[in-house]
Amino acid sequence: NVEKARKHGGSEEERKTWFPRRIQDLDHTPSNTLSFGTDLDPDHPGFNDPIYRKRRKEIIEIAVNYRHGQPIPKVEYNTEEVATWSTIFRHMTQLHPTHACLEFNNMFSLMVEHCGYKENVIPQLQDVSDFLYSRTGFTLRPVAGFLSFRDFLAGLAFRVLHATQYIRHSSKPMYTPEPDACHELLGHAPLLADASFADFAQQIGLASLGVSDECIKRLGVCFWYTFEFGLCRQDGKLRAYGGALLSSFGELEHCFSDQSVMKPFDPPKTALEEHPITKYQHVYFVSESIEEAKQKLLDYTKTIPRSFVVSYDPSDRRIEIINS
Ligand code: NLE
Ligand code: FE2
Repeated sequence: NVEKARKHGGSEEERKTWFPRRIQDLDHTPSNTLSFGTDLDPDHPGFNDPIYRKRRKEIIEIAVNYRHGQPIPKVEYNTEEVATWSTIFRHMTQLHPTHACLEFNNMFSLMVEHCGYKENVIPQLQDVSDFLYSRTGFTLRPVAGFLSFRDFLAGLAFRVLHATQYIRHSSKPMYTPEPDACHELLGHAPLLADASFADFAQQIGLASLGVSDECIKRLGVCFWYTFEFGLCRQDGKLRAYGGALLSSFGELEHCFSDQSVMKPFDPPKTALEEHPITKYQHVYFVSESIEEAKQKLLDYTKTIPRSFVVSYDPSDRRIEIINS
């Protein structure tokens, strides 16, 4: 029993570094999502709104009860939620052509064509998951909130994006500290339809399996400043590829203003940075291209100590381990 092994088996170090070996094992992974009030600042825009909290709780029930292999239940979003999506959709699609990388914009057109992305309808996770699977083998799995780096990265190893399904509070469409469905669908999903980016995401995930807490933290921060907040140059211009920038018109504009600090992405150094969760980032990291970020990160993962090598079997969605 996997859950038992995770909670009670072996030494403390073994329990900490436990990792899923089959995609079904992800049923035992997302046990500890950060919650606002305890782990996230109580300045969360929904913290003092009991109606919002009730609705959010209703939607996260889907994630709590979800087991691998089940279709993701559809959510009937209410008028307020759709209005929030529309506001974000309008702003983001205005900014994407000049602020997002080419790969993202190309994939976004596919999302419009195949997943019905539009202003007045919130796409359903299952539909987007099916499309991503057909493109790159990625699927979405509903999750109740902010996951630890260890658990989130373990999902990526299996080409699984843990995706929230609730919508941010209507009072602050431009920025939310928590992931929400707008962030997953507008920020992450498009690039996961791109084969090379999907490899990049899985590569970070595979490198995370079974490594120490300290190494997870460093790899997690590199993930944060690429997958979530990464920037690159294209035709001499700065372009965002990080999902948390591509779903937040507040932070995207802040990032491109003269208020922000940019440094070159350099994993051994970037790994040691702070990574604020509930505020705009103090600093962003720029690569010459997504390919360059991918290569630098791959080189960095080779320096992370681990007594075994992992490989992924896509037909079985299982991790093979070779002791070295
Ligand atoms: N700040 C992002 C947004 O408003 O879309 C979400 C961040 C999730 C890590
Ligand atoms: Fe995210």
